[in-house]
Parts: sequence; C-alpha cells; structure tokens
Amino acid sequence: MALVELEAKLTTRTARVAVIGLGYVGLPVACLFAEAGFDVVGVDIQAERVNKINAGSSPIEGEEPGLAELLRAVVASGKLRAVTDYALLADCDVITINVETPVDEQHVPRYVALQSALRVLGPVLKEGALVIVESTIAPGTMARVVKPLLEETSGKRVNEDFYLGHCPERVMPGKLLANLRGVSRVCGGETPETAATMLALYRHIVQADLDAADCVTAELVKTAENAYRDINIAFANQVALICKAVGGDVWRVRELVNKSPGRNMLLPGAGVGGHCIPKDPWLLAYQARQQGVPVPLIEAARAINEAMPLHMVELLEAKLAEVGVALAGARVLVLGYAYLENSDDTRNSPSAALVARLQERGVEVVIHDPYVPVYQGDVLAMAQGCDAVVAMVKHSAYQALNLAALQEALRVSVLVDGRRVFDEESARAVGFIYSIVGSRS
Ligand code: SAJ
Repeated sequence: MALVELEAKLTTRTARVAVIGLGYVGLPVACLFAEAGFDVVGVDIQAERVNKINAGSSPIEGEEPGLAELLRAVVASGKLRAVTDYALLADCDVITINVETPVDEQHVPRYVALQSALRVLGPVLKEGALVIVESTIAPGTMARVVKPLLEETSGKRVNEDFYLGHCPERVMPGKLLANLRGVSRVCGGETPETAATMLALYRHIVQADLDAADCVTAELVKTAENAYRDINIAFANQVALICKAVGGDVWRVRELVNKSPGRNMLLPGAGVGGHCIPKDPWLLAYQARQQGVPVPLIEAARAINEAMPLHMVELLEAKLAEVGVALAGARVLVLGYAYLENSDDTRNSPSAALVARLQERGVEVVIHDPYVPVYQGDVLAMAQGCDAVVAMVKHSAYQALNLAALQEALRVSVLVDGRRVFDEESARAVGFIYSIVGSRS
C-alpha cells in the first residue's frame, strides 16, 4: 500500500491502528485513537493488564482526569480491545510502539523491550504499514537499531514495503490525556512523505502544533528538552547549595531572580525523579559519548540532582546534632515516596535514594505516602515516637497537616523540608526545629 492510500484510510478513519505497550503512554494513546473513531488493537505482554483493560477498567493508578471514563467508553463501543497476541497486528496499517527505554547503571540505553517488540512485530508486519516509535530514544537509534532490526525481522524494505517514523511522547503523570491532546509533537519521518502522513494521523488526536521533521531531529528534540529541564533544575539546586553555604535563602533569591526579564529559575528540591528527566539526558548524551564528544554539562547536572537526596541526609544529621541526637539509631518519618506531588508514580523516586542512605546510616525509617498503597496510613500515628520528619514530596495532603499535632506526636521535633512543603514560621511557632533545602535555617 502506498502512503497515499494509507493517508486516505487515515482521513476516513478506516485505517486499523495498533499500540504496542499499554503503560502510562500507550494506554491513553490507544484510547485517544479509539475515541477518534479508529479500530484500535492494544498489545501488551502482561495478560493481567490486558484483561483489566478489556473489562473497561484502567490499570493506571493515581489521578488521571478523564482516562478511566474514556477507557470504559472505547472498550464498551468495541473501538479498543487489548490482546497479548501479536498475530492481530497482521492487518494493522499503523503500529505505534510505546515500550520502556531505560538506561542502565552505566547510562547505556537498554532497548530490550523495544528490540523484542520489533522482533515479534517484524514477521507479522503488513505490507505498506506505518510503524511509529513513540518511546524516547537516543539520537541515532532509529537509524542504528529500529530500521535494520525491522527490515531484518520483516524481510521488508523501509520506504518500499513499510514506512517508519518517530513521534516522541510528551506526557506527564497526572496530565496524560491533557498533554496528549494539548501539547505539540514532532513527527519525525524516514522520508518527508512519511512525516506528512504522520501529521495526518496525529491530527486526529492532537489539538496543538504538529511539526514535521526527520527521525534524528525528533530524537534530539525530545531528549534535549528533558536534558534542558534537568540542567535547569540542577542550576536551582546549585544556587540552593551556595545559599546554604553563604547564609542566603534560595526561595527568596529565586523569586527575585525571576523578576529579571527572561529568567525562569526552577525550584530547588530534594532531588529529581520520574521516568523521563533522570534518564533522557543520558539518552541525549549517549551517541556523542560513544564518539568521545565530552558532555560535561549533562554529567554535572545529573551529579548535582542525584546528590540532593543525600544532601537531605546531611541537613537531617546536622539538625539532630543540634539537639544531641545521633543519626544512627534515630527513628525518622519520611513524608512522600512518589517522585512528584499528587502522583502515585515512584519511578526513580528521590525518596528511594534517601531511604537507602538513611538505612545505611542505621536510621529506623518510617515511610508515608497518601498515593502509594504500601505507604498509606495515619501520618500522626506514624509520627509517634519519631525523632524527625523529612518532607520529600509536596503532596497537597501534607499542606493540610496539623503541624501542632504532628509536633506533639514526635519524640524530637526536627523537621527537614525538601520541597518547601511547610511554612517555616508556622513550623517554628509550634516548636519544630526546622531546616529547609537552600536556606541557612
Ligand atoms: N523537579 C524539581 N524542580 C523543578 C521541577 C521538577 O526538583 O523545578 C523535580 C520533581 O520533583 C520531580 C522531577 O524533578 O521529582 C521531575 O519533575 P517534572 O515536573 O519534570 O515531571 P516529569 O518527570 O513528569 O516530567 C515530564 C516531562 N515530560 C516528558 O518527558 C514528556 C517534562 O519534559 C515536562 O516538563 C514535565 O513532565 C511537565 O512539567 O510537563
């Protein structure tokens, strides 16, 4: 099938769409294409997840406005069905791939999920189908990994027997549908004609700019935009560490810096977690590092941000010392285990790094998080007998906490605030020995 035929099927919504990987990104993507009127097959290796989706209930926890209702509607209408069997892809005209693309301890991309998806897709790939990788990948991956592997496993030639593109996702937990619908996307095609066809596809679900590009540009844009964020957060953390040393208050400094035209200093904090920001800078840097091109700015920013949870331990140890309590043997309540406020997502959570270090130092750790089932509970009850509280996530629930009651529950009233969850004056007024990242206090 030539691209022009595929475009016609996209216009009439008669093209059959498949989404491989029904996670945070794939599932809402599948729902939106189904809502737009396409017949959508969602493929996932987890039978439990597939069954849950076919029962019309979302496997994604946390607050995702509209997703549960949309999923129920498109499953009920028969527009979306989930399967574990790749054979059904044989009559799909468009296949998006939304699988994890992590980096390992040495910051090397690990494409096991991507490669296995391509190996299983290849043999059933339909003549003239358009395959779009939505996962975030290192610049050069489409050319070095995806294209050769798909040609090998399908026995087909790209741009002759099938078409290939990269359209990186820009979602954020808590705003999955809003971001997919309202945030612009880059449609990187192996050829300009492929990119144009991708625009025709995404126009059905994206009400924002769709920009045609080649694949390497799309790879560079997504990884650079997240490296940009990581470096800017690291700058805020660097200023916070300097303020701590020289007696400044980074929160006030930031407020005044941002009054200067063209400045937008981000928030310092207890660390940088999530499925994107800690990983994507390494994806951006990978090929360059392989070729011996130095990337010191990316490496320095990662080092600063990864050290922030450990800096929280230093703040805690110093405050406990002020009241004669040793870190080893102390009992500490950690508020927040998710990586982001009002989310249940714990991937690469800074709290995990904090807890590991505390336990290494002989601290008895109690963890609370209103969104993470295993850590839910009564905060005041959990605070009983603790020597300190470390606030790691700015969940709204914490801002409503009765500070006097919290202080009352503690054996020693040390409060270390990693996200400016609490107001310093209010905390001190009820008797807390208060410390916050980036301020002398
Ligand atoms: N963080 C800070 N200071 C800040 C902002 C964030 O310490 O000023 C921390 C957060 O606490 C969190 C981590 O960084 O631990 C990441 O936070 P994030 O707001 O960047 O949220 P993410 O990880 O969900 O980022 C995603 C990214 N989107 C995609 O990769 C498609 C990012 O590019 C977006 O900017 C972000 O969502 C968003 O705000 O939409």
